[in-house]
Amino acid sequence: MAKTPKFANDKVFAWVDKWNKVCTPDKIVVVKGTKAEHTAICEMMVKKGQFIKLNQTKRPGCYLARSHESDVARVEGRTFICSKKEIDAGPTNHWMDPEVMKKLMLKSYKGCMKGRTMYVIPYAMGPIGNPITQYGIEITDSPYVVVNMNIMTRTGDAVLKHLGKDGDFIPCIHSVGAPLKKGQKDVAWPCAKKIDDKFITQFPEDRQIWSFGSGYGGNALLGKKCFALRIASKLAKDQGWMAEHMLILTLTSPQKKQYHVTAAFPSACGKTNLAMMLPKLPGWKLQTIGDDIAWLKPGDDGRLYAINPENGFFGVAPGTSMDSNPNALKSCKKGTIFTNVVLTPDGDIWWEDMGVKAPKEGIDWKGNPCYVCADDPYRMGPKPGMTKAEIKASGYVAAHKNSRFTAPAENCPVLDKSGFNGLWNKKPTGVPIDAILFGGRRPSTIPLVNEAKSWTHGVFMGSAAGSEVTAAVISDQIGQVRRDPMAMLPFFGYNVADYFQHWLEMERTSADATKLPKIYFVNWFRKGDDGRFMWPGFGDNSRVLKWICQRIEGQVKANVTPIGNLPLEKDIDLSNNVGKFKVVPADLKAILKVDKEGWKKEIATVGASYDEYDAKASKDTTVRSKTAKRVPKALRQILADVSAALAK
Ligand code: GTP
Ligand code: SPV
Ligand code: MN
Repeated sequence: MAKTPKFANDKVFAWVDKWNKVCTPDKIVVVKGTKAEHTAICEMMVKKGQFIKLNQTKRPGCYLARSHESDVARVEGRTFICSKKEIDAGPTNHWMDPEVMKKLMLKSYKGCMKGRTMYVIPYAMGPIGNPITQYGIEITDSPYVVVNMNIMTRTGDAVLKHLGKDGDFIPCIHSVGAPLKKGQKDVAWPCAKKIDDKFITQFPEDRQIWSFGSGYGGNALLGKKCFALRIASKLAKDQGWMAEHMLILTLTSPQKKQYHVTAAFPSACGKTNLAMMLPKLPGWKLQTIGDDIAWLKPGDDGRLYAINPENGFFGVAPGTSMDSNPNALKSCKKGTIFTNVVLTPDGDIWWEDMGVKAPKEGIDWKGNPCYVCADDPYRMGPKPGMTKAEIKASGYVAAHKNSRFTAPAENCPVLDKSGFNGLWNKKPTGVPIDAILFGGRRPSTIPLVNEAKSWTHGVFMGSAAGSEVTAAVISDQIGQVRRDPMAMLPFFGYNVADYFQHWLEMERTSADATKLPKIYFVNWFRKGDDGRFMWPGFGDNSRVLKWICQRIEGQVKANVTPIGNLPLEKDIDLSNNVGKFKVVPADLKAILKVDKEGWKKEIATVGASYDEYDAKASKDTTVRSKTAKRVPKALRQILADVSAALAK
């Protein structure tokens, strides 16, 4: 057994010592967070065949990893919120008694790091020292996790120093669940291959995270969804702030007025793209603060102040191109880890819809050869000479649909450095938010943009959000619309009804509720009968952001409808409507209309989701009150009001 290293902080020592005894690694390494250490781990992985070093002239400091086929995305079916009481996890989460779960998982952890190195990663969620920042210690046996955490969070000595002798942190344990026997050769992507052997477990009362069996993304980089959303949402509820699945951006108008906007869209529904978007509208400037997670705290002035707790982008690769998101591509130029994309013969990377011609031959995400398509130079197939139609029919993609890049935020050419460092007027607080957007992938019914009539109406809009399931999760329901309130369905750390109530409380407890952000619902994904997108999206979304700013300033009137305030068609600025994808005026007209029949069905579906949430509380014998753990009355009231207005 390895000797537990010394730590100035007793709680850190106790956490590491406990898991050293359970997991029995060969060796323990405390991550220092230096560049040299990062490079040395990457190079060690290259030697072991777990990383491919990319062409260092084209992509300095960049590597490629290929995961096991069972380990390509988050596993919602194996994700648990283990509160003491089942009702506190609520109707949207998988639950198990925390003591039962711990016993069960301890069996898996026993000896799980044999033949491996245990890494101890001290990390910060947020700029070190910022009052909103929180800290974590992740123990892991995955060097892939270490180097990804180095990019996604602030890691190393500085964190331990900040924690001092008795600073608090969220204790996290992670193992890929693949111990090595003496002399056994490691594989390229160790993990527990059976889905049922994987566990992603949050203990909200102990504030601990236990993850086992997966090495991929949000399952394994525990600072991200497990901490910054699931555990943090519970902390936020208890302490009066918010942890949300939101991007944060800074928008500057031609008149040089700055706005800060957050947006909650479900996984793979456009956060990274909006966060780094190049506005098509002349004179408007957009800068990035965060692309996935926002922590919002109410200020003394009644405004909500946001920070991005992360330090990098774990972005969806396919679809990222110089046309759609040049700033994301530029962020991947150096120091980036690519997972499950195509390797080209010159040691570069490629993916579908990168806007770059495919190489004649490459290696696909499974490590098999792939070949340029016979009649489309922008596609690849599993055999030479295949046509576009044949490839499409086979369902083959050369880069996995949830292949990702892990890129340092500092690479982003449009990073708002001051906002990213959590500064507002040079004080470490976060930036004040002017507008909150909700959204999702909705081929029908939901208009391009819809303004809430009040905070409560905005909370209703968020609670009613739905979206097509994407490849960001391992699921047999990809493409089907599911309810995804506030884009948080997979990330609630507690009961969804309490979460809705918490949103409503933000208005009641605000020092000045008139200063709260205005709330909007957007949909970039409306489709025509022929399956084409009716809105060009990406840079054209700046047209919608401009309308939102004008509404904030009271500069334009709106079409007041039963579902909310929609733009008048003339108020969507169509200047510079040029290029490959354009706004088609007839389509714009259609996506600014209220589809009354569609909305009646929509409202019924939302009502059904509320009923489903309430049913759990009704069945739970520990819930004595008739209103506790139920969807708040104020939201039911809006549902009834909208429904009545639509019936007129
Ligand atoms: P997570 O990292 O999983 O939370 O995803 P995300 O919300 O950051 O999604 P991302 O921005 O990576 O977008 C995912 C997919 O949506 C990509 O394939 C994009 O090309 C596509 N997409 C993003 N924005 C738009 C848009 O405005 N219109 C259309 N049609 N597609 C978009
Ligand atoms: C998401 O699925 O929302 C992601 C990717 O951002 S992961 O980190 O894997 O959760
Ligand atoms: Mn996400």
